[in-house]
Amino acid sequence: MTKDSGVIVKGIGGFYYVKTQNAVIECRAKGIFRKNEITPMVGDRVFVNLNSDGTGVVAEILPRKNSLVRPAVSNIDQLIIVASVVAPEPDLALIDKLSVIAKYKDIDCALVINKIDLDSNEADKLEGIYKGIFPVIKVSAKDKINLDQFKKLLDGKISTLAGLSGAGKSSLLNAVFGVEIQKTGEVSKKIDRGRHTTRHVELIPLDDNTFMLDTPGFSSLDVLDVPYNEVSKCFVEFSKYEDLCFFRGCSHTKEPKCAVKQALEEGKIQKSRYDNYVEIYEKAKEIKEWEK
Ligand SMILES: Nc1nc2c(ncn2[C@@H]2O[C@H](COP(=O)(O)OP(=O)(O)OP(=O)(O)O)[C@@H](O)[C@H]2O)c(=O)[nH]1
Ligand SMILES: [Mg+2]
Ligand SMILES: [Zn+2]
Repeated sequence: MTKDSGVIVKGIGGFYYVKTQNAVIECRAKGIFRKNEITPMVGDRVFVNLNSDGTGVVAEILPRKNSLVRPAVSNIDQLIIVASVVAPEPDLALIDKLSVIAKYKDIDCALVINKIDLDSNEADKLEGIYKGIFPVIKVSAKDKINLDQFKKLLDGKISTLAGLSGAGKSSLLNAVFGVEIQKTGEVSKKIDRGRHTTRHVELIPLDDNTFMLDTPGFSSLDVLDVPYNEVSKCFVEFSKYEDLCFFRGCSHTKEPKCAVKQALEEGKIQKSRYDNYVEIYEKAKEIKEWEK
């Protein structure tokens, strides 16, 4: 029996489409999976047994690195947050929210600052806030600046893109990989979000082992699903101070002798990051208390 391995890029009505090195193979899942109540997911790295007619059977699913429920997808390596310097202006609260969700789901995060052709000073400022927290690159899809860095960031990984409408997510994918993920359009025409709701989950192969999730997945996840007492862990740059707080389990909001607040005062933690932390923490806590 011939075998092959690959990644499930799509699942429709009991069929799984597995991208291998050379082809996309239509597969059924082995009966044992249903018996054990295991459902193959988009993103799963699998072994398939090949039938003589070119179809296959998913025979083994490798352990999942992570998995999301909505969208139902596994093994996402990284969330790439795309922010433009202007038109639209960067939304720091959104960037921080997205990065908290990613961290909580065990997904790496990177920031791509786009449209640096329009204002490179603003780009440097934004970079200054986030460099040292996660990888940051500055690009222009329009003028094709640093697109090799964007390509390298995605290389060999399963990524998902998020960011404000109009930031340039589709333009970047178009410019680098020549794929049409969503139609590029004018910023002003992009207010209608309804069109996102019925999309199925699919991984778009960008090259042999590089994939992009073709749904605005993270915009439908809510930061308030993160338990309030885990929010601070998702602000990775707080971690080296947390152990120094006077109180165990310090929330870094109202407690005295808080090392995180100290670091903020000394300029070692960015004010916008701290403010957004407090906002997310307070909201998450409110919900928790309301639920009691
Ligand atoms: N000046 C400039 N304009 C850009 C750049 N990248 C994209 N744009 C323009 O910004 C607008 C929005 O780009 P899109 O790629 O559609 O943005 P998007 O993030 O995919 O937006 P949604 O699909 O609505 O989430 C388009 O008019 C692009 O031509 C850039 O690097 N510089
Ligand atoms: Mg788009
Ligand atoms: Zn503290």
